[in-house]
Amino acid sequence: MFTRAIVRKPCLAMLSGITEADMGFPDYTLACAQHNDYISALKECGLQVTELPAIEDYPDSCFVEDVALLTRQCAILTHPGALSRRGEVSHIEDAIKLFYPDIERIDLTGHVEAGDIMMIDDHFYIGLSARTNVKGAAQLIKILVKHNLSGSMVEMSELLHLKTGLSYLENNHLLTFGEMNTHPDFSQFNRIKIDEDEGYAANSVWINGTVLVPKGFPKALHAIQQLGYKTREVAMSEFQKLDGGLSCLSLRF
Ligand code: CIR
Repeated sequence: MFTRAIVRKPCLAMLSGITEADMGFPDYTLACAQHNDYISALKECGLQVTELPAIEDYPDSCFVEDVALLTRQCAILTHPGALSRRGEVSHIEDAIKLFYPDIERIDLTGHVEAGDIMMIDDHFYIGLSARTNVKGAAQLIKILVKHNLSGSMVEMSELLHLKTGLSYLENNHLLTFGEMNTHPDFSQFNRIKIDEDEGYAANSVWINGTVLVPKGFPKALHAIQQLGYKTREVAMSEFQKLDGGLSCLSLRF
C-alpha cells in the first residue's frame, strides 16, 4: 500500500526537455491540465499528494521519479545519467527530507535514474540503460542490502528506462513490452504483453488496487481490466512527447 506521493509541476521550459519521441513540442497549458488530472487520479487512489513548484532551470524536472528511490526502509537520491538532469537531485532532496530522516545517495562515480528501477516487494530490478550504469547499480544494491532489501541488474538495450517497458501490477502480473516480453529475468511472472502499437501503455501504475493507465490505449486497458483491476485513465499526450510515462510523474511511497 502507498499513502503518499510527491509530484512537481511542469515548467514552461519543458518545451526544451530531452526527447527522442519526434512527436512535436508539448503544449504547456494542456500539459498543466493533464498534470492536474494526474494529481486527481493519485488522490482518488487514496494518496496524500505533495505538490512541488515548477523549476524553470530544469526542463525535465516534472519527471520526479528519476531522481530518487523511495522504499519502505530508506530514501536514496540518484545521480542521473542525463547531465541536464543532475541539478534536479538537490531540489527533490529538500522535499524528501520531510519524510525520511536518513537519506542515502548514489555518488558521482555511478549513474542511476530511478525510472530504471522496478520494485517487487523487497526486491529492486535495476535496468542497465543509457542512463543507469553498472557502477551506479552496484552502489544502489549495496545500499539496498544495508537496509535488508535486495537488488539485481537487468541487461537491456532498446528502452529509455526499464519501466518504459515494464510495470508490476502486483499478484505476479507484469505488463511487458518489446525486449521485456521475452527477457529471461522475468520468466517467473505472468507477463501481459502489450502490443507494439500500444507500447506506451506498458508504463502503467498500480496504486492500492487501482491501475492508472495512459488514455488512448484500448487493448492495454482491456487486458488490465481482464485481470480484475479497477482502472483509471489519465491523458498523457504532452508528457509522451518528452518520452515521459505515467510512473515518471510521481514518487509514490
Ligand atoms: C528524459 O529523457 O529524461 C525525460 N524527457 C523523460 C524522463 C522519463 N522518465 C522515466 O521514464 N522514468
